[in-house]
Amino acid sequence: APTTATYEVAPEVKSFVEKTHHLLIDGQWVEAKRGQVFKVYNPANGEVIAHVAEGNAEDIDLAVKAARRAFEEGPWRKMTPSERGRLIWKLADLVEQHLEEFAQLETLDNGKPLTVSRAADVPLAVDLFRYMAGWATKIEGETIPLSVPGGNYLAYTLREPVGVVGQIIPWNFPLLMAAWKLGPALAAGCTVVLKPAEETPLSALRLGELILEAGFPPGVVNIVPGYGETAGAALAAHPDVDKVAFTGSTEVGKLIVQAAAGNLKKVTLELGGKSPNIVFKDADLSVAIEGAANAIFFNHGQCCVAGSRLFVEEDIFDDVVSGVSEIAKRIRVGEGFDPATQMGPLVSETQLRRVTGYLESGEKDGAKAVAGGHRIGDKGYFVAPTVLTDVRDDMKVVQEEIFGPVVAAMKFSDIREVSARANNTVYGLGAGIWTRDISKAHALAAEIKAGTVWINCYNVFDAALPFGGYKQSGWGREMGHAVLNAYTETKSVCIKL
Ligand code: TXE
Repeated sequence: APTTATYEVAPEVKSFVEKTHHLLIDGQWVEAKRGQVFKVYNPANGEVIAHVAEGNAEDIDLAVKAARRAFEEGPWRKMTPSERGRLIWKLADLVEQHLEEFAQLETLDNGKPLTVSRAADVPLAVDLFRYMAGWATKIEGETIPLSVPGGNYLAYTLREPVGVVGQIIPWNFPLLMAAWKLGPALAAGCTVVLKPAEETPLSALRLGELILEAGFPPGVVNIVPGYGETAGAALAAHPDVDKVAFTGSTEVGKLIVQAAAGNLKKVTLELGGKSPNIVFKDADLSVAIEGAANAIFFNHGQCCVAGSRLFVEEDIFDDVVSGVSEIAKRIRVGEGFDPATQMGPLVSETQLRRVTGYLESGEKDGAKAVAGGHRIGDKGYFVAPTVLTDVRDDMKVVQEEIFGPVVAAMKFSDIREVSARANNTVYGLGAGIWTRDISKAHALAAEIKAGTVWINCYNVFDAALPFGGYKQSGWGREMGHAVLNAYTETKSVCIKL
């Protein structure tokens, strides 16, 4: 059975969770127009923890109008880049001051271990805001020498905010995904309507309170929780939204593109993955084995970059598989508030069904679970860390994103073969390479079609490092200065002298 904890959340977390949660539109907390609310569950026990106003198309429309006003008329537009940067920095400070509160909220709502929320989710969100605060004053155009015959011209470019942005985020890193989206949009001078995932809206709502406290003008950030097919779809299709940024499934990513076609709004997408993690026999095996386990089991495998296809060079296959399996069996699965917990529950009953469905499909196809392979307990959404062997490249468990703690381990014999097989999916998000041979590492890194390649490490994220996908893993990059392209338009100005 999963371990359970008796815990008391901090009083400020308790009072926040218990209050009636509204939508943030135009600087005010308001009820949803239709008066509907939806329930938020604790994934560790399936109990209802909060009720949140459910945004629909009419609320999205009000939020977009507020964002449009704030963009065209509000004080936001007249603020200097330095003033915008200072507001974002202030937001970072406020989140940091409330680090423990955010960590507890995230664990309550998403299920992840409190140790992880404290050490990863919240500090990374703070860092992201600080990094983007710095960019607000550094978004520069260029002067361009022209070759027009007989002319004497001065030409330069301006980088202007793209306008009103719709942002739709998932539940696996609720606060961090909000930060990845809001940070660059605000640095660039855009205004935003953010739709958090219906599974995990709480940290975004608390962030909304801090956004007001920091002093962002009304309408600059609007937060409208609700379901994907209603609120999300309305935002993606809205004719007055200039750009939509989405993180979620590849399936919904395609719907976003279609919805965006109506007014040809700009689109960036950060979608699914089936990332290869490749271990060569010349790797430092103790490090590689730990790394391979971390690549798949971090955040319960609910990472778009999860290293879910483990390719191991023939001679060391058994050692690596048994090493990763040993780690899998030792992982303490339980409630996130238990200090001993290393892996919490999956986020929802739907995800539990999806992941156990894949385990059944793997079994039917002949895969063997050498660790895990089943649900744990009958309360909460816990799944045992799982290592599958006896898999073929064409099996569903090898081709499709499981988004749970399930890794498929496969043998390979040479670098050409593994590079072809690593690329043999519709995805291209992350990849890992474990070797002491630097030539091999760089050569393979160049071959792999993925937005991020980690060598002798995995799951390393930094606000300065661009992140995104090749192929059906997405469009565009988040983080780094690369993301600012997605939130700015380039205007060429040409003067005849
Ligand atoms: O994703 P959805 P779900 C993958 C992962 C997972 C699967 C399903 O494989 O098992 O997706 O998860 C909003 N128009 N990833 O169902 O539905 C929705 O409300 C507009 C990978 O949770 O894509 C939520 O805010 N928006 C991923 C967000 O989209 C819509 C992270 C994500 O939900 C919408 C999450 C619509 N028609 C899941 N339908 C990653 N890349 O990290 C839903 N939404």
